[in-house]
Amino acid sequence: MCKPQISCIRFVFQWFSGSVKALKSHYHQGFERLFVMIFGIVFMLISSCGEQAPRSSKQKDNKTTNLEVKVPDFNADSAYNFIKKQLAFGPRVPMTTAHDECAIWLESTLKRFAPEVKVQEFKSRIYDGRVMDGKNIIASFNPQAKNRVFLSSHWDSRPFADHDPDQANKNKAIAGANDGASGTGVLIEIARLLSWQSPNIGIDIILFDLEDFGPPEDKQTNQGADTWGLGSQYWAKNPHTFGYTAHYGILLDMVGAPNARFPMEAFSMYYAPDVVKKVWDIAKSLGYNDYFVFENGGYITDDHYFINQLAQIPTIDIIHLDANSVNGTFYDYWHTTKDDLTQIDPATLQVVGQTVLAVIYRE
Ligand code: AHN
Ligand code: ZN
Repeated sequence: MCKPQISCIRFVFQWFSGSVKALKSHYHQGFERLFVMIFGIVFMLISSCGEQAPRSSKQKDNKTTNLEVKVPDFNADSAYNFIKKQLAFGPRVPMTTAHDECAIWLESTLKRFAPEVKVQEFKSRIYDGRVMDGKNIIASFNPQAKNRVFLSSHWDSRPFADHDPDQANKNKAIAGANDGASGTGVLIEIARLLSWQSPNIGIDIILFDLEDFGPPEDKQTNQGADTWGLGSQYWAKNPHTFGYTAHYGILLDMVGAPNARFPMEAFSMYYAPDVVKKVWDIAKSLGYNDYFVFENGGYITDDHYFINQLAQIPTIDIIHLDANSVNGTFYDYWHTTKDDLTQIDPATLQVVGQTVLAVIYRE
C-alpha cells in the first residue's frame, strides 16, 4: 500500500520539475502566475494520489477497534449448568438412549441461540469392526460470512473406564464430565452469548460425536490412531456445507478440572503455531498464564489432528495435559469413573471461556 503512494509522489515531482524547466525557457514574463497555477495542479494531483491509500489506514483503525471491542462476560455458572444437564442423561455412549436424548437436547438448545443448526448423521466402523451411528451437531452464526472460525469439542462419552484403578469399574461407561461435557458446556455458553452480540466474523460451533470409542487399553496393540476421532474424521471428509473452510479452528478437550494446565500441544504447534501464539498471548493478557502455560506439550491424536490432516484447516487443541499424572499424559481421572461433576471447577471454565471469547470477538 505504501509503494504506489511513494511512486506517485515521485512521478508528480519529476513531472513538476520538468514542466518548470520547460516553462522557464518558453516564457520569461508572467512566470510567477504560471508557477502558482502549476503549484495548484500539483497539489490537486498529490491529494488525489493520497486517495489510493485509505485501506492501510482503515485496516489500522479496524485493529484498534477490535482491541477495544466489548467482549461479552463468560458466565461459568451457566456453562457449569450446561455440563450438569448433559450428565443428567447418563453416559452419552453412542447407540444408547442417553446418547439419543442428549443429541436432541443439544440440537434444540443450540437452535435457541443460533440461526442455523445442522445435525450430520453418519455411520462409522469402530476398532472391533462394529458399525456405529453418530451425529455431529453444528451451529452456525453469521452463516453467510466468508470469514469464519470454528470452535469444537466432542460430546460423546467413553463406553469404558479402562484407566480406572478399580478392576471392577473398567467396563463401566464414564460420566465424561471433563472428557466431553466440559468443552461442550463451554461452547453452549459461548453460543448463548453469541446470540446476544454478534462478532465481526462467522462462527461455527461443531460438536463431534464418536471421538472416544478408541480401543480399550488391553486391546490397543495393533490399533491405529484413526480408531479415535471418528466424528471429526467424517466431518473433515464431508463438511456440513459444500467447500466449507475457516481461517482456523479451536478444539476444547478436558477444560473443566480444577487447576487445569494447558501446555502448547505438539500437533497444534506443528500445524497452527500462529493460532496457538494468538490464543496463549490473549490468555496471558487476561492474567490466565497459570492455566495457559508457555510450555510444550506432547502430540495428542485428538479431533484437531484429523481436521489438520484431512481438511487442512489450521486447528489447535486446548487440552489439559499432565505428564506427572497416574496415566502419564492426561489429568488423573482421565477415562475413570471419577470423571464426574465433582471434578468440574467453574474457575477453569471461566478461564477457557473468557479466553476463547476474547479471541473471536477481536477478529
Ligand atoms: C488418544 O489417547 C490416542 N487420544 C486421546 C484423545 C482423547 C480421548 N481425548 C479425550 N479422550
Ligand atoms: Zn476420552
